[in-house]
Amino acid sequence: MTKDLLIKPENVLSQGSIEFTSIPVNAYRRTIADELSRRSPQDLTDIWRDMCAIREFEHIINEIKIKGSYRDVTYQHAGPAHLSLGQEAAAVGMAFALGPDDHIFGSHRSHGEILAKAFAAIRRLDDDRLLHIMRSYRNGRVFAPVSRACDGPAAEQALRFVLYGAYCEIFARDTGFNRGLGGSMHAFFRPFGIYPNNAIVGGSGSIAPGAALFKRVNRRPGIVVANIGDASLSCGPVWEGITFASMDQYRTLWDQALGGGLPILFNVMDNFYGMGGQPDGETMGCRLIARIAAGVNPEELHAERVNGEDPLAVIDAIERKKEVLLEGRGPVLLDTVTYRTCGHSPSDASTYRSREELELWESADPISAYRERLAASGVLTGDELDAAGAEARERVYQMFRLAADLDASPRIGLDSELVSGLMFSGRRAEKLDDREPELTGDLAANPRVRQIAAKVRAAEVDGAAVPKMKTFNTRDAIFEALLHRFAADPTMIAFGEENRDWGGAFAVYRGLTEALPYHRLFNAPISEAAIVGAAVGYAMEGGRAVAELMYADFLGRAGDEVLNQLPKWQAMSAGELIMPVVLRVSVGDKYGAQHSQDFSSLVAHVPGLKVVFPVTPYDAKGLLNAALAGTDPVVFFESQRLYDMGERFEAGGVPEGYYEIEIGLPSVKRTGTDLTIITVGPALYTAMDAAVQLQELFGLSAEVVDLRSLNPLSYQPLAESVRKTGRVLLASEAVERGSFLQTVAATVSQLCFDDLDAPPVVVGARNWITPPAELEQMFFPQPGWLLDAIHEQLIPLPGYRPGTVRTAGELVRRARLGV
Ligand SMILES: Cc1ncc(C[n+]2csc(CCOP(=O)(O)OP(=O)(O)O)c2C)c(N)n1
Ligand SMILES: [Mg+2]
Repeated sequence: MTKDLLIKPENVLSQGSIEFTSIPVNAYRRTIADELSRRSPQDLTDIWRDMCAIREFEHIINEIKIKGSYRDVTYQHAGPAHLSLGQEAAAVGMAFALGPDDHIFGSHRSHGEILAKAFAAIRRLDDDRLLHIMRSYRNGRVFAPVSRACDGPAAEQALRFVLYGAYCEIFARDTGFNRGLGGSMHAFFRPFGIYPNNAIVGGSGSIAPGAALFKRVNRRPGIVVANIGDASLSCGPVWEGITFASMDQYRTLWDQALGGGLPILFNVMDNFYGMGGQPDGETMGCRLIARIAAGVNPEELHAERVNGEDPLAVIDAIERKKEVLLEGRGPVLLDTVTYRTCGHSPSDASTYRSREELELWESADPISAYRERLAASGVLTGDELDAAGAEARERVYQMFRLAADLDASPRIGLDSELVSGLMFSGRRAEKLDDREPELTGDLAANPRVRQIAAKVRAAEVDGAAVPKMKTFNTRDAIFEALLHRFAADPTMIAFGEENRDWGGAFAVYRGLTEALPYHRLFNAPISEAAIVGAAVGYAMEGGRAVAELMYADFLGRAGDEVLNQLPKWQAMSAGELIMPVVLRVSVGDKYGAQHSQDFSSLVAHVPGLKVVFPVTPYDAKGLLNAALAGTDPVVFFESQRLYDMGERFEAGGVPEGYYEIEIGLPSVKRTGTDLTIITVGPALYTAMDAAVQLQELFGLSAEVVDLRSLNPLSYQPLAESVRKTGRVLLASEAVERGSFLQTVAATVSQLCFDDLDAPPVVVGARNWITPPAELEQMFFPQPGWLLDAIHEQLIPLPGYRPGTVRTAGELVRRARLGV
């Protein structure tokens, strides 16, 4: 318990000063002869070969980008080409000491890192394993053209396989690692420990800690390396990722048998430039990147600045840091100094640097420098090195040639069925690992479970309302679904702000603290980007995560993670990755403009996310059960207004047992014949009130249909209802402009045009900032507003006097005002 971490005044108020230890800068001083005491001549030659291959791989891309051809191959490459010419030593040094169990994440400029990591993995895997990987990966689709062109030894085929798979991925070919759907900036190949690279710079900074978390929680071997550009170190998510990765609790509160600090190395590929901005001296203030580690934790992240122009210096550092990480003393930060001699992209005019500077670095080229040293040491002669380099380059060229050939390496044909299957796996997984789920204590004796057992599972019994304290409510429903999956899936973890002892800001998790060890339920730092990013990284490694954002309004803080990471990886990986993440997002009220906005429309706009917004306990439990049994990312909206709400619709209340509600099916909450009211979110209850008034005052029978799901969504029940009634009103608490219901209204118009007596009408919150609690009634739709809209725009209500104005002129006037 954090309660055991006593904060004593005499400790925290005592006098002292903070001591920093010095951070080594380019400390490596070994000669090749020194290295030969711990590395074989073969190792040293492999390093050379790897660097030559990477240089050639990118040189070819540069040539085709600029000239449209290379040797006898003419090829136009439409996509991006962020090359790392000049950075090969840093990439090979980073990868050399890593095995297949060590996982790397990278950036938009990671071709070199991918290849280096693959080459290192191939050296550590035997022929059988290599053949198995190549033959089984995507049923041999990537391997087939390679094996047809080369029937050499497995290791030789594997080198070709990697070059070919990477080129094909870059050239958007079906034979790429990810069917060409990821492309240059996202390429990866997990069997060799190469995890996704990210076009959102710094994106790996929040994701990779989740991968390291997976290794800790699930006792997996190896470390995680997050390769991040120097300029990207300014990104908030990177800092949040570092904060998340260096939380004290891994060592103070978690079971020590798990291994201690997260095994993650933040490896800054410090090439002195962003695209053109210069962190050192211009856009940052730390001067030496390694300095930023000083304040993060007392170990100063074991930071070092290393000479990334020398592969041996980098290998030396990575080997030492890997030991630190495996001992549970992580995380680590390395500042790997390197330099890209090419432009940010081939169209870059290099206006931001001088010819003099370029020439200085070109003359210190790491590959040439390494050749000189090796040749001088007598490990290999210059001729032998040149022959080895030429062989490596020729292999690269041949795989480029094969990848550029559209007959051997065709493109994928996209259609909706295929893309839907890639964006959403639609898979079910009771559990993602076979070991026993770790639970603390007997669940039957859990205080929350016992409290719930004494509750009435419906809002009313025999027409009488059940007292609030006795009512099984929405937060109980969510708790039950979570507990079920925690007890079934050993990989499942949950984290977010105040999730543990507090029980979640709205008490949904109360009781889970008693049921789960620290590593399955923990408090995260106030780092929304890292919370969602870590869930993404955890899922990429094969685990199930439930992350929580306390208020929907904080989605902006996790903007990239929600808009670009969580939704896109299943499709960009062509189904190689699953994303079993449920992101719980609570929609607030009463706390004004920055705590009360329903952002479900924003999230539903993003392809690749399943989005639900249940507003009854029955729907919440059933939909959460479905979300937690699947492997697709689900954003699960909850309304703070309704946490105490009991079940009012389901006869028999909320079942105690397990059941699922299929995501995408709207639910008819009240049947009627004269008018359909479609709702999403708490507006269901507003609509129910309005429906009662319509019936009692005007004899009109309204059918009320709650969407429950925003995406995917079956329009069939909506169309059926509208065809029956001929009129439709749509209501939610999202601001009216751009609300998800506008999409539903437009689609229903198309589907039911011939059956409609009037155009669909959408009623939402006013297009304002949310006002303070005392004024909210003027902002959120009230039952009367629904009647006003019906009277004004759908069907005149005899003798009705509207309280708000919804004439065409008024709508136009407000739009002109921007509200
Ligand atoms: C979030 C985000 N902002 C901006 C960009 C555009 N961009 C692409 S590369 C780049 C520079 C990144 O510099 P650095 O992190 O040092 O990596 P390097 O390119 O030097 O490898 C920028 C600004 C982006 N892709 N993502
Ligand atoms: Mg840079």
